[in-house]
Amino acid sequence: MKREKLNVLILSILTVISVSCQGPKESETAEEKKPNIVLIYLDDLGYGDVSAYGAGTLQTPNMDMLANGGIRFTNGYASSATCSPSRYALLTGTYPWRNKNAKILPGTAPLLIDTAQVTLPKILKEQGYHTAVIGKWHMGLGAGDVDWNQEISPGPNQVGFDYSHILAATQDRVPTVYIENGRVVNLDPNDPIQVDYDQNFEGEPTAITNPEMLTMKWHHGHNNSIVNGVPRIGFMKGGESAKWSDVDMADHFLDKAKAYVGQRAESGQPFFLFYALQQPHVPRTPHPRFEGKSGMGPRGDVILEADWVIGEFIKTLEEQGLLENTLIVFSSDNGPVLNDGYYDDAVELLGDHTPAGPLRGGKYSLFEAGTRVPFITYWKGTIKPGVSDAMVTQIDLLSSIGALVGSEKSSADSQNLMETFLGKSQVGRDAFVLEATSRTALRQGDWLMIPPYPGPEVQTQVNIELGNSTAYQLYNLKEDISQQNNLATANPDKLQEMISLFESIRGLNSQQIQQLELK
Ligand code: NG6
Ligand code: CA
Repeated sequence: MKREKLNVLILSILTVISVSCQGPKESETAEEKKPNIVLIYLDDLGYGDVSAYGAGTLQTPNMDMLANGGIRFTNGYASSATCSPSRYALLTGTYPWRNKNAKILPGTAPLLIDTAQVTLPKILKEQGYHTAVIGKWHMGLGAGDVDWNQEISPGPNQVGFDYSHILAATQDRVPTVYIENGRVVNLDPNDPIQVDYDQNFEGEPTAITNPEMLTMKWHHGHNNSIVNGVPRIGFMKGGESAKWSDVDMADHFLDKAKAYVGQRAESGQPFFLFYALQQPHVPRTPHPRFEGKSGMGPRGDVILEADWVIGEFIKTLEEQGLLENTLIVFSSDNGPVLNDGYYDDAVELLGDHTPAGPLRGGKYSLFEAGTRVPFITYWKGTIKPGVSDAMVTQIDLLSSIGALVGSEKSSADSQNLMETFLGKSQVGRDAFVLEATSRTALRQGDWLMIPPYPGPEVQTQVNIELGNSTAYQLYNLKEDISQQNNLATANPDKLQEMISLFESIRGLNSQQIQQLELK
C-alpha cells in the first residue's frame, strides 16, 4: 500500500516537472509576441516643428529618428484643432462633434468619456495588456463637483487604464498638481485643495491683484491664481505640498514613464502606454538645462526638451530589450500656436522657423495647420522606413491597434488602417470630418470643403486664421497644400458632391450644421 502511494507521488511529481519543462504552450507564445504599444502624444506641436518634416529650422533629432526609421505620414490628422475633443476622439475612436461636451474643458469639468464607451485602452486590456496613461489628461474628471481631497472618480482608471499619473487639464489650468490613480500626489490632509473656475477664494493672490508676484506675464486670459510665479486659468487654494514644479515636469513624467516600462519589462505582460507630453503648450517652462538652447525662446526650448525626453524614453525601451517588440505611434493633439496667452517671445524669436510648415492656419483653425499634424509609426525591425501620403487619422488608431492585437472591437467612426500604419499599404481613408472649436469641414480624397461660417476670419489674440468665410471654400490640397485657391466657384460639381457627403456623415444639412455651431 505504502509503496503504491509513494509511486503515485513520484509519478505526480514527475508529471509536474515534465509539464513545466515543456515550455510555453502555443497560446502563450502568441501572447508573448503581442507587441507593446506606446503612443507618444505632444500638445500643440505643429506639422513643421519636427525637422524630419522638412519645413522648419528647429532640429529634433530624436523625433527624426522615429520619422526616418518608421513611416512618416504627410496626411496624418488629429480629429480636432483643440485638445480635449482631439483626445476624446483618439481614445474612443469617435468623432468629437458627436459629443456636445467635447470642447476645451476647464479643470473642473466632469469626465468626457462615458464609462460604458469602448476605448482603446479597454480593448487592449481585454487582449491581455497592462495599460497606463502618463502626462496630460484634459478629458475631465469625476462626475461634476470633484472633491480634490478624496478619491477622484471616474477618471482614466475607469475608462480602461490600469495605471494613471496625470495632470488634470493643462499646464495653464488649475489644479496644478499631479494625480495618480485618482489621488492627488503629496497632498497634506491639513492643507486641502479647493478649485473654482468662477470665483477666487478670499485673500488669495491673483495676477490682477498681485502682479509683482509674476515671473511670467499674461497676454490674454491667464490672470487668475498664481502658482510658481505663473498666472493660470482658474482659482485654487491650498494643496501647497502637492503643487508641481513647472520646470521639472518633463523630467517628472519621464521618470514615471521609465519606471513604468521597467516594471512592465519585468512582468513580461504586454503593455500600452499613452505618454502624453505637456510640451509645447503654454506656459512654456523648460528645465534650466534647455533654457536658451533653441535661440527661439521658451517655445523652441521646450520642443528641444521634449525631443530629449523622447530620446531618453526610447533608450529605456532599448535597454529593457523591448524596442523591437514595441509599436510606437507619435503625434500631436492639434496644430501650433505662438502666442497662446503669455508673453514668452514665441513670436519675436521665431526667426525662420515655420511651426505649421507649408500649411495655413494653426491651432483653433479649420485650415490644415489646425488638424494636420506630425504622425509617425515606428517599429524597429518590423516597419520598413518610408513616407506615406495616405490619409490617416487618430480616430483610426482604435480599430487599427485593436485589429493588430486580435480584437474585433471597433467604433462607428474608426477604420482599421493597420496595413497602412505598418507601411504595407498606401491606402488610407477616403473621407474625414475635421473639427475646430465646434465648426466642421470635410476632407475627401485630395479635396477639402469648408462650409460657410460667419465668425471672425482671424483670432486676433493668437493671430491665427480660423478658416471662417461667408462663402463655401474648396481646396485641392494635392496641388495647393497652402490653401490659397478657393475652387468652390470653379468646381460646382465637386463642391456639391462634397456638401452631400458632408451632410450625410453629419446627419444634418449644412444650414442646420451652421445653426448648431452658432449656439
Ligand atoms: C484656451 C486658452 C489657451 C489654451 C487653450 C487650450 C485662454 C485665453 N486661452 O482657452 O491658452 O489653454 O484654451 O489648449 O484662456 S488645448 O491645447 O488644451 O486645447
Ligand atoms: Ca493641445
